Amino acid sequence: MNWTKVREFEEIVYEKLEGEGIARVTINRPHRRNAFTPDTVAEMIAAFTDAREDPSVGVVLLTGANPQTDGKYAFCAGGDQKIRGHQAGGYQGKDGVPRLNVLDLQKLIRSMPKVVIALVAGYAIGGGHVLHVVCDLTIAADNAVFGQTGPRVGSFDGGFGSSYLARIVGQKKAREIWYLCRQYNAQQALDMGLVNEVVPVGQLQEEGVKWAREIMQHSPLAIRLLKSAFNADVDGQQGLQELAGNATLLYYLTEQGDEGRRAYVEKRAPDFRKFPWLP
Ligand code: 2NE
Repeated sequence: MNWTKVREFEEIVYEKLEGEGIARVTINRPHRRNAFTPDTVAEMIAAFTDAREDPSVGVVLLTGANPQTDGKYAFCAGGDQKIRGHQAGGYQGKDGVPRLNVLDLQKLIRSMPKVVIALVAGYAIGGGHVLHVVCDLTIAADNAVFGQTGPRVGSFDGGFGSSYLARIVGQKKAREIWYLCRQYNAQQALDMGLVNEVVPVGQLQEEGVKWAREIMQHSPLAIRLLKSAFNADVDGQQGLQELAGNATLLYYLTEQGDEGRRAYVEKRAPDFRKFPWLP
């Protein structure tokens, strides 16, 4: 496949499939099972922002660099515990400032009007597990392992990582996942509705592109509105803001919306009488 690097990053790889509207973000810290630092997250935010702003892109694949140096696989093992500050408010990257900027990344993935598909091979653990949870869809390799570790390593995600997880797998299962910190294989994840499909590990990337290509056949506005409608059901005021923003976008595209703008620019009263008050 003809993946082209968009720009150079240190802790991720960011590529696009030329002419297909598909982008791919690969977390690239295989020596730490693709655990993220604030710098990894800042790079991911830059890549996802590029994908959001590029009108030719409709689908973003999120994955981990694999196989790792010892032959094992990981999607992402969460926040890098080795640079989590001592009694500090987060993870410390190159500038030494403690941060939890992965929460900004979660919001970006969730609210961007494009489809984000997690391709999970190996471990999706802790904050890495939450990353796949916030993606629209997840395709798991048959070697995928899912779980939360927060209560064991002195952390937790009470936002999307728990409450939204409960919307996906149900309250009892979400509480089990967090309280017991167990690990679940790909089949168990499929059975609890945590992933959409399980494929042999060698086919994971291909399968992701196949799903992305199917989505790219469909109406961008329909997909955009569906995503914001799904979000609005669970995201409260922010979800409504997203949905309403899309209503404004659609209104701008109408003659009626344009009449108001033109009248202002032409310094005349708007004539809305020609438009029907539909039932
Ligand atoms: C992922 C897992 C289960 C893999 O186990 P295994 O046995 O396959 O690998 P191993 O030997 O544990 O890991 C390989 C190397 O990667 C490092 C390890 O320390 C090891 O390096 P060396 O010590 O040999 O040099 N590594 C792996 N995960 C790391 C991590 N998260 N931080 C730093 N180094 C890491 C196993 O490695 C594991 O359980 N990892 C820890 C998972 C974890 O607890 N993640 C943090 C959860 S909290 C979080 O992510 C979070 C949050 O709760 C709220 C907000 C933001 C983030």
